[in-house]
Amino acid sequence: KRVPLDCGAWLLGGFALHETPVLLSMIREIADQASFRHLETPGGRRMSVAMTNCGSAGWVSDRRGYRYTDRDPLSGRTWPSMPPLFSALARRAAEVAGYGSFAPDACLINRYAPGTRLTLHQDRNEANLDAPIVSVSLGVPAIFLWGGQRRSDRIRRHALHHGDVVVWGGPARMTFHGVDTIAKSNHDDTGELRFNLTFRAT
Ligand code: MD5
Ligand code: FE
Repeated sequence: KRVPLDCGAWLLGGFALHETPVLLSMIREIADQASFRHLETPGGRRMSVAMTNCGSAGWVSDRRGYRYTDRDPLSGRTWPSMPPLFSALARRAAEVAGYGSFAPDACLINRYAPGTRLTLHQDRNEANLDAPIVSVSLGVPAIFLWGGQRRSDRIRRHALHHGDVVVWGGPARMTFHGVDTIAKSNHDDTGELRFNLTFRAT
């Protein structure tokens, strides 16, 4: 089912459901080459979400700021390449939501344990703001927080489940958003963890 969350934002419930086992095994392979790590914010705080990347560009944060790099700062090697299955899924989801010819070059992989959250923010490090962002949820559920174009706008909440895909584009692209503290629960395929794939065209 295709549910509009907001103008330009579509929830594709269960869109990736039949692919979740292969997505999870590919996340494991990627993490073998580029481990999950807790990045430092420019303000010096350790992020509670653990992250890694695949694709020709990867999102990183450190004392110098937020940016995309072509290499993993931990290893000095290029990020693991994006599996064709990942880019194909992102492209199909974008298409269903009305964004044709999406060609992501970066996939940020977020890992959430119980107690982890992602504070309200905008994704503004991409040069190409016309391209949508595609997000795939795996594992235990999360409450997604989404506000408006200003940080002070009212926050709405929406549960995201295993296999759900959200496409954020057009007027929704710069919406303030975050993930509420993950509750302790269990999923057959991921244990207590939630993973999120975030596809971007940088
Ligand atoms: C997550 N990750 O569940 C979310 C899903 C991130 C992040 O926010 O930056 O890694 S991506 C949700 C998103 C992306 C771009 C725009 C909007 C939401 N939005 O307009 O609300 O780990
Ligand atoms: Fe974000």
